[in-house]
Formats: sequence, structure tokens, C-alpha cells
Amino acid sequence: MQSLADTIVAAATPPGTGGVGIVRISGPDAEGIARRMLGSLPEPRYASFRNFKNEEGEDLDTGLALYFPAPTSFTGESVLELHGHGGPLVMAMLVDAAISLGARRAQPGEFSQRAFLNGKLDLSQAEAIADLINAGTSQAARAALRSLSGEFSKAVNTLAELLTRLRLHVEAAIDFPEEEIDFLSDELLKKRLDECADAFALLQDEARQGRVLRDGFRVVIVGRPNAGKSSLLNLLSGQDAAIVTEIAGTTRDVLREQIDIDGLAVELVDTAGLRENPDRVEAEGIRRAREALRSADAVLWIQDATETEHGVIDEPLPDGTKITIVRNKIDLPGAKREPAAVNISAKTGEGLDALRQRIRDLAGYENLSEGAFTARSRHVNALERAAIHFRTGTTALEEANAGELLAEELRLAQRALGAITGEVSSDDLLGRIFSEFCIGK
Ligand SMILES: Nc1nc2c(ncn2[C@@H]2O[C@H](COP(=O)(O)OP(=O)(O)OP(=O)(O)O)[C@@H](O)[C@H]2O)c(=O)[nH]1
Ligand SMILES: [Mg+2]
Repeated sequence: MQSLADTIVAAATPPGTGGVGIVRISGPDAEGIARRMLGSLPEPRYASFRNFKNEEGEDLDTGLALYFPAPTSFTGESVLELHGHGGPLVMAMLVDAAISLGARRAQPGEFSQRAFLNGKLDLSQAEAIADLINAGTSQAARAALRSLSGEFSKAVNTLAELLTRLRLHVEAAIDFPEEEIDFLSDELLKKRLDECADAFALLQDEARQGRVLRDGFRVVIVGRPNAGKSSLLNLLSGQDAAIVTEIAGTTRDVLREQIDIDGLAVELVDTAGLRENPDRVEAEGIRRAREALRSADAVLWIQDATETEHGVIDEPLPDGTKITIVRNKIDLPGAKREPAAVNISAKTGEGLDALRQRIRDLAGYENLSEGAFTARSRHVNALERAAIHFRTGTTALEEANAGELLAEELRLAQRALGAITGEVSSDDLLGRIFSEFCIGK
């Protein structure tokens, strides 16, 4: 991690030409640089029209200067913003001038990282900045804004507080045992355990939804050759995207199509048919199909309803990924429908609405409420880890009256939650998160 003693500078507006280009400077030298580049320090938080000069006092540009003294700025440090004319050369000259006056070039995401390190934002809020900037749909943008304003963090902190209260309750009982403690007859403890279990279930559900909002929902279509996978991709996407023939083993690559199911962004992935003894090209296609399965949110297992042999899907799937059986070709004589499956014909389009509905259900899209926020896989996984500790602890209590074990698991659960907001974090994690940002953010 870089030192906070440095003053950093970067263009905050994208490269290229524009009406206005903004250079941002943050750190202890921002004040001194402002005096040199502007002649004097502007009144804090008021826009003042100035000439921007280099260290030799030559004019580089004119525009609005804004000065935010520490700690009331985005980064929590003294910040100078120069709103100049938006040309790549002008921006480069302003940045160079700041560098010759003691600043250094900022790394990607370094302004946001400083905001985090100075306690202006927690980690999930900082991530929400990047998610807002990169949002692909207006729904995702609204949800990211909600995360940025701290709604997700608040939900995580509320859960953490419930866990704390529960832990204190258990620890108090352990510390002052007048007699053998029977945790199981403690009604208040039971109530608090239930409360935590409910809060976990709700937040995990919301976080999964939030991840779908941010990343879209990935549906991977697999099955034996000729089952009709590519026909289904074409039907759902309304395009002739994939080649369809009666030859088994037509698809050898992984094909991806973005579709929109009533506002839900879905990435459909068509794959090579799974079978034994493929040729070399097809074998590579099957390897890629298996790889696609490992990142699936949902799997559609296409089965030819006129056949009895459907192969097996033995690839390990991500946690929570469900396999839906889709019986295809029900327009053909002799086709066997199955009540538990979605029965369709990729040829006539029969059953397509039911399949769309099923995909929405799998994504939990129906209850995507107004209050949705964005979340990342990192958050979903941390919540899952926390939930596992909580469940392990609960089981230890129920089966062995083991209060100490519950208290310990609760502590670990809290730690896992802390990773979401950045209470516990490593330099490595921070580096990875902030390097995904653009420079100047
Ligand atoms: N009658 C009927 N034929 C279908 C249906 N769906 C697909 N087919 C036919 O089945 C054959 C195989 O279809 P594809 O979509 O290429 O099947 P696939 O699963 O992608 O096959 P591979 O790429 O080889 O693994 C083609 O001749 C399609 O026209 C259906 O619902 N009804
Ligand atoms: Mg195909």
C-alpha cells in the first residue's frame, strides 16, 4: 500500500477531449500546490475563477478552482480540483505542474482507497462507487447508489450487532455459572438465535439478488449432443446466433448471448454437447462446457424428450446453483413430458413462457424489491462463511449444550462479516479491490 504522506494527482475526467477536464490533487501538499498554481488559496468550497500556472509561473489554462481542506473532502485529505479545458494536452500539463510541485501520479482507485483508509467510506461503499460507474442498467445504477449511501453496510452491521448481543448473552452465562447451565431451556437465547437465523437468511437472499443486479444472471445450457441446446439459445435470444443442424456435435465453442427477461439481465451460455469419445475439437468444446458450468448461476439441462439416455452432469457447481431439467422436442410423437421438468419445444416455442418464468424464479427476480442494493461475489461468499459459522455454533449448542463453542463460532462469524465492510481486511484484498478502479477515482 502507498503511503498517505504522499500527495497524489490525476485527471478525474476520462482521457480524450471534452468541454471541461478536471484534475484532482489530494494530500498534505494540496494546499501548497494550490498557492503556487493559483497564486493564492481559494476560499474553501467556493468556486473561484483563476489562472492555472506551472512552477515557473507560466499560465497553462484558466478555469474554476475548488479547494476542500482536510478533513471535509472526499478523501478526508486536503483536496484541490482544477476544472480546466478538457484537452489531453492541457490535462497532462496541469498534472505535470502538480508533480513538479511535489505530487506524484495516483494509482487506479487511490482517491477512493484514501477515502476508505481515512474512514470516509467503508469497503463495500467504496466498491459501490466502482459499481455505480460501471453499472450496465439503470436498475443496477440505482442499486449501486443505495450501496454507496450505506444501505448494504447498514444491513451487515445490524446483523453483526445481533450476533454481538447473542454472543454477550452466551458469554455472560458461561462466565457466571451458578449451576450447570442449560442453554436449551433459555427462552431468550432461543429467541435471539432465531432472530439471527432469520437475519442471515434475509441478508443472504438480498446479497445474492444484489450480485445478480450487478453482474447479471448467468444461465448455462448443457446436455447431450442434439438435445436442442443451440435451438433453445436461438429461441430465447430471438436471433439465429448459434448454428443448428441434425448432426450431433455441431456446437464446439462456448456461445454467449445477452438477453433481457422482463428487465432481468441474463447471460445465456450455449455449450458443446456432453458425450463420450469426442474428436479433438469437440473434446476441447466439452472441456470449455465444463468450465462454463463452474461459473453458472443456473444450469438448464436440456434433454431430448424422445430419448431415454441423457448423460450425467458431474461437474461441481458453485454454491446455490440449481439444475433445471428442460425436456425438449415435446412436439414430436413419443416425447415423454415430466411434471417436475419444464417441457418445451424449441421448434414450436411451446413452453417458452414457462421457461422464462422459471429463469426469473431461479434468479429470485420476482422479489427484487425497491430497496435492492448491489453486492459482489465477495460479499455473498463472506456472508456464506459467516452463516456457516453461525450454523456450526447453533448445532454445537443444540446437540452438546456447548456454549463455549457457540461463542467462538459467533466470533468467527462476526469476523467474516467484518470482511465485507473492511473492518478486517488485508493489504492484498485492498490492492485487488482498488486496482479495478479507474485512475482518478
Ligand atoms: N422437432 C424438434 N426438433 C428440434 C427441437 N429442438 C431442436 N430440434 C432439432 O434437433 C437437432 C439438434 O438441434 P441443436 O439445437 O443443434 O442441438 P444441440 O443440442 O445444440 O446439439 P449440439 O450442438 O450438436 O450438441 C436439429 O436438427 C434441430 O432442428 C424441437 O423442439 N423439436
Ligand atoms: Mg449446439
